[in-house]
Amino acid sequence: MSDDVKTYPVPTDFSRKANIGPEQYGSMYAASIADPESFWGEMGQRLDWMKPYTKVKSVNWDKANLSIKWYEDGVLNVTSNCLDRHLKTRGDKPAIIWEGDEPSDSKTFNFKEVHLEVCRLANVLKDLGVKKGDRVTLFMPMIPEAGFAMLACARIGAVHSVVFGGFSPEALAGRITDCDSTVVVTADEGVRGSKSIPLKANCDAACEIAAKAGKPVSKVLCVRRTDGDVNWDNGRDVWLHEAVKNVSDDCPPEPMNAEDPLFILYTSGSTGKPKGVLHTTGGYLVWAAMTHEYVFDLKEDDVYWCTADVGWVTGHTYIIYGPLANGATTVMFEGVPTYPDASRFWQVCDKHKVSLFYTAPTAIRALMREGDGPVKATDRSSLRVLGTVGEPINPEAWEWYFHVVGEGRCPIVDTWWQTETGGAMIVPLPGTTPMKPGSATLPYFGIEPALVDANGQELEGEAEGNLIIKQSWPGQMRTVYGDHQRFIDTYFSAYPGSYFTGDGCKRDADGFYWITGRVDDVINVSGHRMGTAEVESALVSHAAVAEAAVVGYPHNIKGQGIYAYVTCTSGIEPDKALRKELVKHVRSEIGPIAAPDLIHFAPGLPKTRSGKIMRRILRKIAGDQFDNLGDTSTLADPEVVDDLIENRMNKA
Ligand code: 6R9
Repeated sequence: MSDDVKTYPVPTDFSRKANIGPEQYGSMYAASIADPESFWGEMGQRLDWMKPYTKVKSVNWDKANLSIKWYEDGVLNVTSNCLDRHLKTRGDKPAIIWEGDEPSDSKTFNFKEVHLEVCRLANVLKDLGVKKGDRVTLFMPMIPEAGFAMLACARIGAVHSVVFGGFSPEALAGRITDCDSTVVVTADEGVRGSKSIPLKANCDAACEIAAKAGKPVSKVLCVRRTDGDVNWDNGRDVWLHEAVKNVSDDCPPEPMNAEDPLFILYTSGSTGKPKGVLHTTGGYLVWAAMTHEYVFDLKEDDVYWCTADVGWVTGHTYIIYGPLANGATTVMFEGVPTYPDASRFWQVCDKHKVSLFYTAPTAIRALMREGDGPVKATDRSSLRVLGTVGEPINPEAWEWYFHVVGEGRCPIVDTWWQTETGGAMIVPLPGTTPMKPGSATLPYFGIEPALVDANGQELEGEAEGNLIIKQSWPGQMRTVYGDHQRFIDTYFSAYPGSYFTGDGCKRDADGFYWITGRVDDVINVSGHRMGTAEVESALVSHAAVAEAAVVGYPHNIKGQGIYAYVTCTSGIEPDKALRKELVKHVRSEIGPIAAPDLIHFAPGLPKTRSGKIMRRILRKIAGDQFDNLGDTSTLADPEVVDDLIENRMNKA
């Protein structure tokens, strides 16, 4: 890395009071790598176990005998840890502060209240026939009941699968049927930026698709959020506010083995349909709670706000499980950063005295575009730590976040991790790690990253390559639901004995890591993962499309935008109207987050003689970098490329 990269030392004021001070990181990290058994044996004590574990780590990453178990003979319940154990000392402490879409709309639930709501909702689920091990799909807006429903599942040992509320009925149905879930929890409508989202209607449509696929949904539990009009199926649909009248307040926590599943979360891969990433109970919760405490330097009186949606892993680990396991106050926000105006984030920070704030680079860039005024109009003196997640943060956005939002006072924690990893992996600790804008800095305890070249050769010192992880950690995913072979093939086959992240990365002379982005066919749009194959299959499902190839290209706000090359079926004349229609088609097949930003109608796509689309070339043309296309000698039809360049959609 060049010498002109700025390094920001940890503010001394901060490090003096930090949970992990400057001397501690090095020694703790060394211990975590040298003797994981003792290190994690001790860290596991942060949880309450119904039956203590005697074994800590039982892991084999050899792909022929893959087995990953942590705390395997321990028994616990996640909600006992997130709720019950806090009741004595923190019963009246705010657990969830809900901030609605409208600034006038907010509500606080203390630990006692959350406990009560969760027990009742758990009893409602039981009445609907949900049993330990059953999968329950949650299709929810950002309302407290989304958190209650996740915890209610955990209370009774059911496995939740949260599906982001912005997904289409088609996408929701795919996720319902993949894990054979027969109960869905949803709401009448969601509200974001004063617009309503017809969740129940989308859920109804998904149920119809699931039924046609031979996997009918038997019960839909519906939360009343807006009181908007909904269709009702008397045999299937149940209002939560009615069902809850008939249940007891008491629901004992189900004893769960540490390796029993806690949740499934679907995420995009480079090929095929989304994968059901499965996390288990003990190791995940140790990881979620511990990383949350150390990464944010959590103190008892902190008010912590993660702006993610519970539909993504960040919402699971860092809105619900990590903070509540730590007895922390967590803010849940229903709205968007720019409604009613671009000051909203900072107004909410002032209103609830938020001290730890966690958001995504795309939100920071969108707000930066509005100038400093909306930030400076607010106080923000409660802020102590600022976090980012989801994609690499560009140094300009980092500097703005640090200087304007945090006024140079708050360390920035740039947290690199994945749905698969359960929690933060490469990340600065705010009281100890110097910061370099754009670098996720150093590995967290127990994480042994390495860089490898295409042949699997490990690279030493300053280098750039593919990022792998060499040892297991308690929070790692355990399988792809229903397809263990895919788990092995995706993560443990490219570099035998190691976990392959799918990310490219540089390591500088100080040993700091700089994630460069995905090296597979996954694009990162506003911090959300999108498989190019999924968008392509949505496009080719339209009658006018013969062939499609989708790549990412640099986008000022979203990080990456979706660039789609489309070849029409013969006889179809592409025009503006078709372009609009295709965007609409993808929105309805997958959801608005998958909508192509640019559609390039191409008479032909560059292919090798064996018929493989040369995506490397398509990525370069989409990125407006066509003077350096690399080797094109294997192309079957080189003229195609000149035509694509000539008609590229992203001209500078
Ligand atoms: C937590 C989450 C994972 C992918 C990951 C990487 C990118 C996430 C990042 C980052 C650079 C960061 N990513 N955080 N890249 N710096 N701080 O986002 O999970 O949705 O599964 O995405 O996101 O490419 O591989 P997920």
